[in-house]
Amino acid sequence: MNLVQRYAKNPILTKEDVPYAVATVHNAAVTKYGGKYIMLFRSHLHNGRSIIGKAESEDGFNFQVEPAPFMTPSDEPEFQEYEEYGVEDPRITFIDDEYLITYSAYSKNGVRIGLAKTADFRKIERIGLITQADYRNVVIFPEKFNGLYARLDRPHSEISPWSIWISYSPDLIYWGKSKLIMKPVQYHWDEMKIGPGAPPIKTERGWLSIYHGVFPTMDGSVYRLGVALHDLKDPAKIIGVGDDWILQPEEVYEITGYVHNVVFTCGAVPEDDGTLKLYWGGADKVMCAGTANIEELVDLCLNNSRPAL
Ligand code: BMA
Repeated sequence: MNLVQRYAKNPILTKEDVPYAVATVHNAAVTKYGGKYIMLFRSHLHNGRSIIGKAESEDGFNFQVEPAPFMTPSDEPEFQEYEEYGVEDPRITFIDDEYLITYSAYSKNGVRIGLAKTADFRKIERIGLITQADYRNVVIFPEKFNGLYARLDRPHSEISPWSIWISYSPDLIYWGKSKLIMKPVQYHWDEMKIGPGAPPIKTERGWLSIYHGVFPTMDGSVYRLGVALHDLKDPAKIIGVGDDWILQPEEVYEITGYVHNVVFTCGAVPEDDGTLKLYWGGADKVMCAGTANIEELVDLCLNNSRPAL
């Protein structure tokens, strides 16, 4: 049974829909703002570096792209040196009446995570670079825990397989109390590396986290999506991780593109009727959407589990 139903008219956004020159449209964050869906998507420019564009939609599937890019590498002194090679893979979290945007900042010094905020998706203010090198995939929870912000992230290490960690912060600038909470499983679809995907979604039975897992093959790596459920009060505690993937590259636009065999998510929108709109980049080239039943994803975490560690 397919837990994620692909939207019939995928891909929902491609470079042809963008009014400035880009090679790709992928790995987008999506949220609701002012009754509309806002999408912040990554695009490779023709020099191979990435910027972030913005699109809006009434229904979550048909998006209109703004005439100019939304975020390009900063020229503010604090950020310039660390964003020189581009900004990538945004995620959006709504908390304290503001939208927080995390993104990967690439430079000769490695990849760090930048944090910016906006109240209206017009004016954007950078808050800080909230990791050292080399980190990617930072997703911030939409609620605080004992007065602290919480985030999932994925540091790179030569010693340990690339795994999911949690950290906390009183002010979004200083992060600590870091702890490894989930690892890849050997000879399993996520055995090579895992990373947080969409910011966690609150359900009655726990925080649902949609993550990506990578499997190495003779034909390169395959990126798939899976689910994990975190305790509502203590997000460092993982109650269950679904043993099976929920989405893998199967359609032409997922199998072939800029990087083949990739489905990669940076955002999902829960709806009042218990469904989820899931968004993913297909083969690092186009944006795709699908729907899932939130309770079925939670069931997978609880009834067909593999160990988190
Ligand atoms: C990861 C990141 C993602 C990308 C994925 C597949 O390492 O670079 O942005 O979607 O690889 O190429």
